[in-house]
Amino acid sequence: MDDPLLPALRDVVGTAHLLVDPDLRAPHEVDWTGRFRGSARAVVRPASTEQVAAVLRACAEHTATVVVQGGNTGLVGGGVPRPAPDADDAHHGVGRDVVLLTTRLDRLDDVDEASGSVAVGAGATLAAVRAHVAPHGLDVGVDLASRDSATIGGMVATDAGGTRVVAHGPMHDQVLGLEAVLADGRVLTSWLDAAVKDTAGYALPRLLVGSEGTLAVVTRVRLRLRRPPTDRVVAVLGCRDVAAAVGLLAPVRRAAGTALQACELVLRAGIDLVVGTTGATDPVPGAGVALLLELAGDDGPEPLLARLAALDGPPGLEAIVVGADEGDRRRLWAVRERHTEAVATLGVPHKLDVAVPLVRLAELLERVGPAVAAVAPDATVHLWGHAAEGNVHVNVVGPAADDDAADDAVLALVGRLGGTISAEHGVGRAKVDHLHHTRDAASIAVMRAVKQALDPDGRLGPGVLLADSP
Ligand code: 2HG
Ligand code: ZN
Repeated sequence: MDDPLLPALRDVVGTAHLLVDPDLRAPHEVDWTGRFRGSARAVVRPASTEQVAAVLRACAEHTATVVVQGGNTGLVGGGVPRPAPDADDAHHGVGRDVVLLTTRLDRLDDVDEASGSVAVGAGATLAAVRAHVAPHGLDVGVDLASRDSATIGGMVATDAGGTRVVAHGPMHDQVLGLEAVLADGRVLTSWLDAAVKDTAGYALPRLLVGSEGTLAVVTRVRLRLRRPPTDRVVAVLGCRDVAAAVGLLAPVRRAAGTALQACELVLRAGIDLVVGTTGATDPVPGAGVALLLELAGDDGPEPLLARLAALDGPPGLEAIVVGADEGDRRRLWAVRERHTEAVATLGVPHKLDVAVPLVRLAELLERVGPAVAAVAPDATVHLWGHAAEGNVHVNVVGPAADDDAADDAVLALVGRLGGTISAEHGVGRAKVDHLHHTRDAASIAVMRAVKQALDPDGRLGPGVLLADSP
């Protein structure tokens, strides 16, 4: 323990929760995809807001930078420390960044049924919160495939979206309030239990949602809860091609109305990959593209099925497969949800989560493959996503981890189509050099000014979201 920071951190969290041994640090030094690797100065696991504040004060005193990590299921490297300055030593060397792990901040308060909300620790997993509120007939408005590991704090930090955005909006629509610790250890205390209506000044919680651990460390979150409908049906629509699938979005909205809970898109190559690697069943063999819809309501499945029947007919819609019981619904969802794990079997993917206005969605889907092929002819590209939001997951396998020519080609295309380089995963380290494709110079300057105001010494999330030097 030559580093004087380490005893200071140990005094705060105790020996068991300060990880300095390379083997113990290792799982926290690489992201889920394996593309982003670094080295930590130490990994620290505080158990309370007070401990987070004390950790940050100690880090400030010893000029340490801090990377916040939750379930480590983010896919853009935002929760991973930077490589050690000595590149040769990158694997086992001691890095510059302290990894602040939030997983012990997992307290779940009693559900407040009157306001339809619950306050939870940032380190609680989405699955744990859902299980906690389910006995009250309530649910969280956001759902995603990594629910067993993804933490609420991480989902707030990235403004996660997932598969229910069409019904409930992304994470920023679920956050009623939060508590957070600034880089110097001061705690923002007045927002966690604030009134639902509160116009007293700048809405700081909204600023922190999506800030990716670069402005403050979120420690507690008050989540808005939803009363889930009692009946659900899932339908997979087999479509001839991309144009047919995109052309169905308006009829789907009309037919489903407020019953629409999810509207997802997968392509033939992805379906084949999932079927081949996971053993899932292909619901629409022969279809070039598929839309997965979930409809829900409280009056039994019949009205939902009637809404789906109203859809039959548009050109290019070749098949509709419906699942009403839970087993069938799960089987149909598996083909969509297991894309991430299926792609992981091909190698280390470059992951982009772009979105364009819906009028440009078909064009994006058609142009991404050629755009990648022009700069990385041997790469494999898989596309899928959240159709209702024009949000496409572009996964590119083949280029080396640090070769981002394909990333730049895709993100530049998205910029030209008037879209965003990040719809739900955040900018992280992956897209930090590409922000200009989607944000004008004045906006980036304002972001830097905000960062300067909240974290003047640049201690939190160095190299995440905003490049180190302008
Ligand atoms: C999804 O919607 C997730 O499947 C992950 O956001 C996307 O693995 C990906 O690229
Ligand atoms: Zn997604």
